[in-house]
Amino acid sequence: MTITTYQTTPYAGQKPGTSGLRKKVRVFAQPNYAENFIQSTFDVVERAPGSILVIGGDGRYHNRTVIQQAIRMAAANGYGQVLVGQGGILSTPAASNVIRRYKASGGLILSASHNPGGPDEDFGIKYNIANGGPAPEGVTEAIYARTQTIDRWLAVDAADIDLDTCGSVTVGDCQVSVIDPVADYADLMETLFDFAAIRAAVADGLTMAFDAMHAVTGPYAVEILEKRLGFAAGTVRNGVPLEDFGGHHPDPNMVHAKALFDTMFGADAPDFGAASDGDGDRNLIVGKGRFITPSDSLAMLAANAHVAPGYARGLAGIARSMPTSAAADRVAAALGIPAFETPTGWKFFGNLLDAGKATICGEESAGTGSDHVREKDGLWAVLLWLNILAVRKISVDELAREHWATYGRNYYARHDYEGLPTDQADALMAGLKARLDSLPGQSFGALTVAEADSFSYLDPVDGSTSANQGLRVLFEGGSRIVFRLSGTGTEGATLRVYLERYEPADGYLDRETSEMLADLIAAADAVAGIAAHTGRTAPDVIT
Ligand code: VG1
Ligand code: CO
Repeated sequence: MTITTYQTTPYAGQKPGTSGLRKKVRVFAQPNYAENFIQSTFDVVERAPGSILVIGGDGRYHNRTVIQQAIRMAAANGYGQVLVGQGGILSTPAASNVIRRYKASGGLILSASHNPGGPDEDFGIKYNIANGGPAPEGVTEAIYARTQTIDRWLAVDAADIDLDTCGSVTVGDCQVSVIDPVADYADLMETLFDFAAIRAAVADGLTMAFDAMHAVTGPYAVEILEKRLGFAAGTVRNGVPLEDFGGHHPDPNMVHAKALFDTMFGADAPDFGAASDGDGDRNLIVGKGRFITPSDSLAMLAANAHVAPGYARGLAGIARSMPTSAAADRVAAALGIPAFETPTGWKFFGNLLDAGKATICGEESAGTGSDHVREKDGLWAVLLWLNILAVRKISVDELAREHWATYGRNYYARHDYEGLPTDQADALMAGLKARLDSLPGQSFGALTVAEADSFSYLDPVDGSTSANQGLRVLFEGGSRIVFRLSGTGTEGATLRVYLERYEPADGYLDRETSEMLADLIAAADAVAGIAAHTGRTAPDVIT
């Protein structure tokens, strides 16, 4: 095996954000850019000589180029085996499963998730550790530190491999196996859910529409929903992964999955609608004429999970990210199990899952998952919903109403202000942070501030602290506004404003969300000076 050492110099800004390093393709395509980041990762992560590395991505533009180079680099860096998904494809949850199942030391997931793809759009690299989950902050900080001093990267001299044919080849001294990206994942789903009950419901007339948004979940959804569960051919829409996602944002929300919404609110709506994102870790759940917010979905799934075989023994605990609504906390209280509140990003759930403290986790950004892998999992959420609907013989709308009548309803929305100049966004956050101590007691319309703080998380498992995870303004009566800046964007800054209002079980349970949140929306601007700082009077995206 011939290993070549390539001289390089550091690039500034290779700092992983909420979910890995995300940049424009043209940034990643610069000489040595991806190589520097991958070599820095190999230089600092825990791995024994000869260990296994998993590589896969969401199929976006530039995926294959980086995979071929990563294989040559893994071989030169002493990995004994590389497992790569056929066609370079592995959904994020499937990659997490492969890492766990084959006891790999880690994996490279090539994705920019819900961000658009193509030569002028986004790319990303994320490293996952041996438990299958995103590298925790300690590791991402070590990778970043290494990118600032790196002076060489290593690769064996070898040609590209055939990524489209399953089987094994040798690259340097490393065995590279191209594996079926779907089979192991679909098998895992069969162990968790009552496929027979879902099949029976389908035979009985249950219908659904799944929008794969030309992203990675297409092949998974066709195999599981159409082939194994018997939903009609065509249930999976936009099921062929495309390098540019057909020119769309593969982001399953009311804006980018509008076609699915139109179907579900139209005359001939099927019983159940769902979509997933670029890399298959997010989910959108919409019933006939009834949208379920991700925060509510987490709570509803947790309350009903015991009907699925994989969760029949009950849940150890429920974890949610801080900006996610407190709906799940009420379910945890009713079940007599702990509720955990973590910073945004799935990497913070890993320790709780490994320690057996939480079984189900979720984020308001359409991420839900469990201890079956260490990533959020879009199709998992879809299947748990289907399992519950099939066993309980109930519609999405009925289930939602029943839930609210039991626990009350957390009206919820997120307002995103995208593409802000970074200095404006920073000034807004700094200004608000400086005023936090003066807010308690102040009134904004009918709302009076009870508490205000900058969220800091103490990990109960490893004792690490993560500070500055979002600014919280809590009002008397349980309403809340959270402000934070996105850590996944590739251009400018995105301000996220999270709005939540609780209505008790005997309150108004079926009002329009925008109406119920109107006073909070006004308060958000008054508290933070959004218009004054940014000149924006309305958000770009409401989810
Ligand atoms: C967003 C979401 C966060 C999610 C992250 C990665 O992060 O808010 O909840 O974990 O994306 O999701 P941010 O920092 O932009 O708010 V994905 O589907 O990109 O892996
Ligand atoms: Co994603």
